Amino acid sequence: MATAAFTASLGHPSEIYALLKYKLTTSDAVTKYTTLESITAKKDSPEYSYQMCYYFLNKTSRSFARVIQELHPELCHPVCIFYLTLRGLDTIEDDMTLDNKVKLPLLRGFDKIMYKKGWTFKESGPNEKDRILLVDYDVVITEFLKLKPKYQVVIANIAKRMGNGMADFCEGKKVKTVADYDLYCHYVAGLVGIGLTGLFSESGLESASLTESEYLQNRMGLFLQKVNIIKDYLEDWKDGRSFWPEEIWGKYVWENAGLGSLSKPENINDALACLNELCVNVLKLAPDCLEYMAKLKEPSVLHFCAIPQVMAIASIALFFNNNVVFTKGGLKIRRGLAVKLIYEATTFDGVKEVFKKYALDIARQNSLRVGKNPKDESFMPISEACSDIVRWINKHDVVAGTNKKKERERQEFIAMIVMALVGAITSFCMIQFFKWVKTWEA
Ligand code: D9A
Repeated sequence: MATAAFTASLGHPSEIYALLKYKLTTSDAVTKYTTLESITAKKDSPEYSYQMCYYFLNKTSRSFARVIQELHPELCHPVCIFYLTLRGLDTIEDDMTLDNKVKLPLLRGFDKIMYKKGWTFKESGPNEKDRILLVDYDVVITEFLKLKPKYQVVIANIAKRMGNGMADFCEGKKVKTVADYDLYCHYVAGLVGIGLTGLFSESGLESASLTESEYLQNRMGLFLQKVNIIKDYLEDWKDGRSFWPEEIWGKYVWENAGLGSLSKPENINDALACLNELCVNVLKLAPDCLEYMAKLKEPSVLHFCAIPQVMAIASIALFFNNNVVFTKGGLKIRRGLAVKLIYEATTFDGVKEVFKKYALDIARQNSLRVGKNPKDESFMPISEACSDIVRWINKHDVVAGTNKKKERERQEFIAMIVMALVGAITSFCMIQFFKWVKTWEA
């Protein structure tokens, strides 16, 4: 694994450096309980459910699990339990072996299940990746019930809205229009952004103003989910699932040839034109995500929110006009690049730099391929979306710069006052001293 990452980044020294730094500096102390053997607590002891929750967290997503465990201590456990609750819902929604008679009541009643001590579910399909989480789901409920009620309310409320939304789409609602597309992404990802923001502000680490409108919080989720949906086109199609909105792909396939026809080599121009239009649709969300992250105050929360966002914008630059989405699928940015982005996402200035770099990169790719594909009308929309990102950052830099300048001037002004004061006091003391010496001599 590691060697593959190094070889892939051989031509990128900054990525090699990031990989080395990551390997040498990040200790395993952060991610405890990564193996069943590391669970020391006895099954009936209060620590057992706590340790099992982190075992499941590390099992379901290694890299992201670390970022959750680096969150401020007040937020780490509520976010861990929220993450596992979402994984539980996801595992039921994704399970194509479950009949709707079983699936729908589970999804619509998942917020109630969170309060059912000892509840577990053993009927997941054998190939469901996180079925073991549901088999031992009682440990998640035990830890959920230990959380402060203010966090329980946020998590249960999101479980209710997401469970019902997922059930609507499992009952047959299709992703036909772009509005359906936004609604589906709202249910499975927008509500995650809304839930996390609720936890952030309930913790007192972020201002309540963050939760005023759900608009920006929702866009944080839509941005990540739409990038995943573009990436997973082929894999989803093979599993008999499709989340691309027909209102868009319908323009690029022959009468009832179906979304699958885009993966046929002879339709590559239509496929790329469709892909690029979906890239426009997701790039338009970027300024709102930057707006959301600009409001964050707690560094560990900014880092937690920024990492998936910078991975997403880097992924769009990789997917844009890339036929591998239709031929092989499973496109991923290099591990070395991912680690480098983790370091660049520690400050908001770093996040802006990354978004600016990829917006310019996509605009450059766009200009190099202009007019090559007769089916593709996304040239202008792409350049507009990229310039909107760069314009937001420049405006924010100016504002930030002005604020920084104002801040600097304020500090300079205070420093000047202090110096003047010190000067006055010193000269006063000097004068007193000389007067005293004079009296002494007299
Ligand atoms: C997130 Cl609690 C997710 N999803 C992600 C991961 O980031 C978001 C699932 C549960 C939680 C959080 C996320 C992170 C920070 C702030 C957020 C946010 O909002 C303010 O969600 C909107 O992808 C899943 C959804 C997109 C459905 C929400 C990042 C993550 N990355 C994976 C890589 C991958 O490709 O899945 O899980 C990983 O690093 O393993």
